Amino acid sequence: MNIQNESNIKRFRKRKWNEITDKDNIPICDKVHSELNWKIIKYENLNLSYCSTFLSSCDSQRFFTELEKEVKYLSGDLAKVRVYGKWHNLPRQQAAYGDIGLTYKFSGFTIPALSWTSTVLELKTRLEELIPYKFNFCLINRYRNGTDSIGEHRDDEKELDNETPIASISLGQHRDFVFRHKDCRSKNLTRKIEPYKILLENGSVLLMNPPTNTYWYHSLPVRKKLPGIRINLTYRRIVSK
Ligand SMILES: O=C(O)CCC(=O)C(=O)O
Repeated sequence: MNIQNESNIKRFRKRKWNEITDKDNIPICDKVHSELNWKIIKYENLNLSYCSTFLSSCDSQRFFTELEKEVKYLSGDLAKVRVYGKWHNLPRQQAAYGDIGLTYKFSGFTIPALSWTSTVLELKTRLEELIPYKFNFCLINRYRNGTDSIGEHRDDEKELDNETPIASISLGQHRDFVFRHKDCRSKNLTRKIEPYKILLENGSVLLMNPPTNTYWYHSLPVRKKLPGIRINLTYRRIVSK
């Protein structure tokens, strides 16, 4: 993950989007089979599957409480980020869990994954029962309130298996999540492609299916009026190359 701008991003205009649900009988990702109602979003190499009811509200509350007890967030220099040569405190808390020996590269640091906690592992099992992929790594971001955020970036590290989606589970405070096409970031725009915004709700899962991360940047902008804590877990598959 290479975060170039941790600052607040612009608010985006609302637009009508090409949203297809499985009621339309058009599977967004052929490999997703379940009784859950998936919302499928496909546009210009953006390929998302979103399910707001992945966890019941009772399970969501339980997982949230357990994670608050179990997760050990990075501290000291590992909780800082370098933007244009200057060091800043990360505007959120971060932790990495996974199979022994796996590491995660972030802002010039290589962070070893801690071994799975029972709750992070249980959520991984729930995902793997639902979709036909295996995950070996989980990055956790904890947003203390609406002032915490994550800047625009792509998860396009070469270590990530490019056939496995990134599965993003949200717990706690709902927050907006914004996608912006890479061709729309420079001042000399060659094309006009509208950003896409999705509300990530408590207990939901969002699959960022390939090739989304090759073409689209994503961010979780500041929302100062939202006071609650949000925990996000992104399950990934790392392969040695
Ligand atoms: O908090 C989120 O929903 C997403 C976090 C994120 O962008 C990432 O882990 O790459």
